[in-house]
Amino acid sequence: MDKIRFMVVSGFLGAGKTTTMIALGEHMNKTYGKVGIIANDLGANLVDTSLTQTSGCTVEEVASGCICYQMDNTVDKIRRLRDKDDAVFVMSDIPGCGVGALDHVYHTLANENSDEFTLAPFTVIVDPERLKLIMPDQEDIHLPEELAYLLQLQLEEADLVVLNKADLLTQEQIDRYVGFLKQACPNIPVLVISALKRTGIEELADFVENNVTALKNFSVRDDERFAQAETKLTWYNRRMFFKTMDDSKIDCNAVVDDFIEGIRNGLIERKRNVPHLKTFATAGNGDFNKSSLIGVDYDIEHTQEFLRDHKKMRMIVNARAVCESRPLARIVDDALDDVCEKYNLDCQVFFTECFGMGDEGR
Ligand SMILES: Nc1nc2c(ncn2[C@@H]2O[C@H](COP(=O)(O)OP(=O)(O)OP(=O)(O)O)[C@@H](O)[C@H]2O)c(=O)[nH]1
Ligand SMILES: [Mg+2]
Repeated sequence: MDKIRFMVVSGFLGAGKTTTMIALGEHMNKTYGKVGIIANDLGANLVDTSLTQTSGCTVEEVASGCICYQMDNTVDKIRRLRDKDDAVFVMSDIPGCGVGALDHVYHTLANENSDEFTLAPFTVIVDPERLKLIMPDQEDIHLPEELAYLLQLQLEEADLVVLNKADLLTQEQIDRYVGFLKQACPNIPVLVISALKRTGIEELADFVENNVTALKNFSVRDDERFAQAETKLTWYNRRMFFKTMDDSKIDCNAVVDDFIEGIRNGLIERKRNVPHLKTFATAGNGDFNKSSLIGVDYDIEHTQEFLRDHKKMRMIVNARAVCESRPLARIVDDALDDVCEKYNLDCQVFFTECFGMGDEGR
């Protein structure tokens, strides 16, 4: 049997890992062979799994913890994608604060399963906006400086660095960011893409199809500093169901936007932030809304909006916030109460989890 190619896609919260995997997957499905995607994150009820399912890609989920600590499960999922779905190339992301998969995942697979897997370049997606955390003389993006260390480590771990969201940049800005990355990660290739607008995807596909990992030795140098960065972050996941009390159809896009705005305002009031807040809402017949906020200073981004009015919708919300867990839970509850009142909605909550990355007893 031919070996299957496996690739880890790393990168900071909201950098575009999921969007890139979908863009690559859709391209390679047509040009290379069947691609499988593993959506990985801490916690359950993942927006990214739902979003990936709406694309033309085959998806499996490894939830409730990084793939680094679920190697047996991850290997099972890769084999399943190969054996059931005929995948020849599988990629998995890791949580957006994650570092260490080169050691935990790549080195383990190289040591134990080299007859089965070829390891494609360890690929790190970079959002130019977040590079401001570590570039000299850049404006303050209102994230704690502890998080800069996560970004630095992610870059050090890379076999390949991909500057994403090029559609938002001028050529001069692209040149400056690429120049910085080439200095920050000497000898590491840098590619430029827009996962959203599908530019540079062919070159990226060509690179990951034809190169393999250098299997560097990399480890987190300063565990204490890493832990300090992690303790800044709180994960929040909720699944719920809304319906209008009077059975009328309403503009559910407005409900999603107001809900996100409510969370934004609650965070601003408490001087907190959310590096990535994402919602995925469905209302039957394939009509869905996927929205993201990559910080309180940014506009809401709509990957997709509802095409019609509805009287019911399911929604998942995932937040990766710089906020303590109890205030964050209150902020989301308040935003929910406000939209229910404004739009005369009944809301049933089926699942909630909220945990600090550094919480004792988790
Ligand atoms: N303008 C622009 N936006 C993009 C691009 N790629 C991703 N985005 C947007 O950036 C936001 C985050 O993208 P995701 O793909 O969810 O990022 P991620 O790294 O998977 O996020 P996490 O899994 O939460 O860490 C979404 O609103 C995307 O639509 C791009 O090339 N250009
Ligand atoms: Mg993602």
